[in-house]
Amino acid sequence: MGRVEIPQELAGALRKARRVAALTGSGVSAESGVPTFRDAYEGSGLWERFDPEELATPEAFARNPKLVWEWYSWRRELVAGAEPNPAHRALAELERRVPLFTLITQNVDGLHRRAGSENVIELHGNILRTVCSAERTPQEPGEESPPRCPRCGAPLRPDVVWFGEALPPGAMEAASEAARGCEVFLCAGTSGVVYPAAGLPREAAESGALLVEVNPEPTPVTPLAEFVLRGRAGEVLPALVAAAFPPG
Ligand code: BV8
Repeated sequence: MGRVEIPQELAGALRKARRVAALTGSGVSAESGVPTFRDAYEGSGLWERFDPEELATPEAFARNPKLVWEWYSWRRELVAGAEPNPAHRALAELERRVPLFTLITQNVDGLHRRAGSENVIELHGNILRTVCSAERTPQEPGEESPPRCPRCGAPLRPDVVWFGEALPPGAMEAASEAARGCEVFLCAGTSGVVYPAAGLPREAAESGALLVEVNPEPTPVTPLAEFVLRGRAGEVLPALVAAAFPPG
């Protein structure tokens, strides 16, 4: 892909902004080799025939905790073997350059923090953390599948938010506050269909933020965006940060 063109007006707005917020989805981890949430896990063989939206539910876990546990174990292995990519690193650099930066992520892979981002709101939890499904206390999984809580015997589960489950207390409040208070809102690598996260770009735009979308494909966010940067986050985000904050 050739050089990414960043509109001067956008680079200037980012350079001058005091408060910036970003919402990321699984598309920013795609170039780390972590499959996006809705793409079939092509090449994964076993998991290709399952619909992630079916498995990421309390009902699936209640019906078949072993299957759901093993799906997450397989994804956890993928994530543990993945490295942050230039998209994650560009957002960590942006946090160092902007006075007030909030990173709101739907991703559960922990790659933003591994890239150096600090002010991160994990709206949907973190796949690398395991909790008791009854007490929600952090637990270290044993070898059995699914592992059981040493205290109460309930199956352990990943510390992620499943469909139909509430988001972590305070997460959406903090994310909404950042969306309403920022001058520039970046929306990168998300299909913009999962609520309540998907409501944040509109909330930012309606509060007067300059809304920017980074995605190779159009999404429901596209019509709301002032700037649409059609491309991969691993190329676009470093170009955007370099245009706003020229190195050297
Ligand atoms: C809740 C954790 C209430 C688990 C996830 C009908 C209408 C509206 C809403 C609903 C409805 N029916 C039900 C709902 C609510 C539901 C929802 O929104 N459903 C959707 C599907 C319609 N939401 C919920 O259930 C939420 N909870 O509402 O609770 C409540 C309140 C109080 C008390 C009790 C209950 C919980 C939602 C959280 C679900 N958990 N993940 C896990 O990971 O296993 S969501 C899951 O989707 C992932 O977290 C993922 O991050 C998220 C969003 O997906 P994306 O990140 O956008 O990924 P996707 O694959 O879709 O898209 C990738 C994008 O990247 C694409 O656009 C692609 O073009 C782009 N891309 C690809 N490569 C690149 C790229 N972009 C840039 N660079 C690249 N290289």
